[in-house]
Amino acid sequence: MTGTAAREDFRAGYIALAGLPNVGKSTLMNRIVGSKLSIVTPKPQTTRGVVRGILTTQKAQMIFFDTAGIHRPHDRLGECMVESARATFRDADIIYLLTEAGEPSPEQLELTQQVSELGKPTFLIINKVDLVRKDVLLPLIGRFSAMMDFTEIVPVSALQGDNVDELVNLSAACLPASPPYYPEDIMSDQIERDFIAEFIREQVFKNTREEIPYSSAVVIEEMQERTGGGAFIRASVIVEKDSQKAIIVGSRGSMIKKIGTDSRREIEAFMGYKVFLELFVKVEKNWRDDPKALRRLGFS
Ligand SMILES: Nc1nc2c(ncn2[C@@H]2O[C@H](COP(=O)(O)OP(=O)(O)OP(=O)(O)O)[C@@H](O)[C@H]2O)c(=O)[nH]1
Ligand SMILES: [Mg+2]
Repeated sequence: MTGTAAREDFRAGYIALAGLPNVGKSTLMNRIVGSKLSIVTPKPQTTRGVVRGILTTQKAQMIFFDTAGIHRPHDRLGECMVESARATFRDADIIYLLTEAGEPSPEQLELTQQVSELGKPTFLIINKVDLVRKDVLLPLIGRFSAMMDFTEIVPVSALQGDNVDELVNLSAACLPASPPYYPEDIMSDQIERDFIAEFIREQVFKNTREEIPYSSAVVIEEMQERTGGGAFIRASVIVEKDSQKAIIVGSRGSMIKKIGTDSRREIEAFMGYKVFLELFVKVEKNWRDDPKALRRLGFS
């Protein structure tokens, strides 16, 4: 640890990213931290658990919590996702309330109301500004400001990086004076195994459709260093029905092979070493509504 820890004006704290599904929470956290920690897909409800990312600058340490999009749950998994997100908001020093640049939906207005009731320093982050004309922003800011007193309102493009440095500076200034919580060179305190499972799940999300991504989970069964370098990883994709298993396996194994190749590439890029990945598909009927299965998979 260098001089930062000793500085008396150093600030540190927790920032929770809150928003409806698909507004760009994970993209924003990855952009801020400068690494793809949290998986991103065009499908809603990509993020399930809380993904933690850490940025340490000269002035501050910001610990970000990327959360699942707030939605009306249809099963126990959805309930766990939304509950863990809401618990994260309650513990945060700052809440980033993300919204897409454009007419707010009734769900967006409802979430804004709920966040205002938490009484925390809240930044309204209007994301995806690259998709709209600048003149939509002013009326939108007026509309949200009438609902609650935001600490800051920051239009950004998480995808292109517009205004993200500004957001980081404003956030650092708003955190409590505190020494850093973590060593300054770490980007997350989560374990490799969790990231690997998520990279595989990302490819299931990207390569399958309809209910399949939502019926799938990933478990790392075994992970070993290999003599001569690299790691051997055995993982299972859990689905709910035999028919889903057939789709994930694909004709003569083509789909599971593609998921394996695509996720291995992501894992290797992240870990920086060679990976031998063996993927299996298992059926666990109704796992999304089974409390024991959910606990074993790290929810609840
Ligand atoms: N054009 C544009 N697209 C964006 C921006 N930020 C995110 N996206 C896209 O929006 C989609 C959803 O992004 P995510 O980061 O997964 O959104 P999320 O809020 O984490 O979604 P959930 O985890 O499902 O709640 C992806 O296709 C992103 O590439 C942005 O600033 N501009
Ligand atoms: Mg996400």
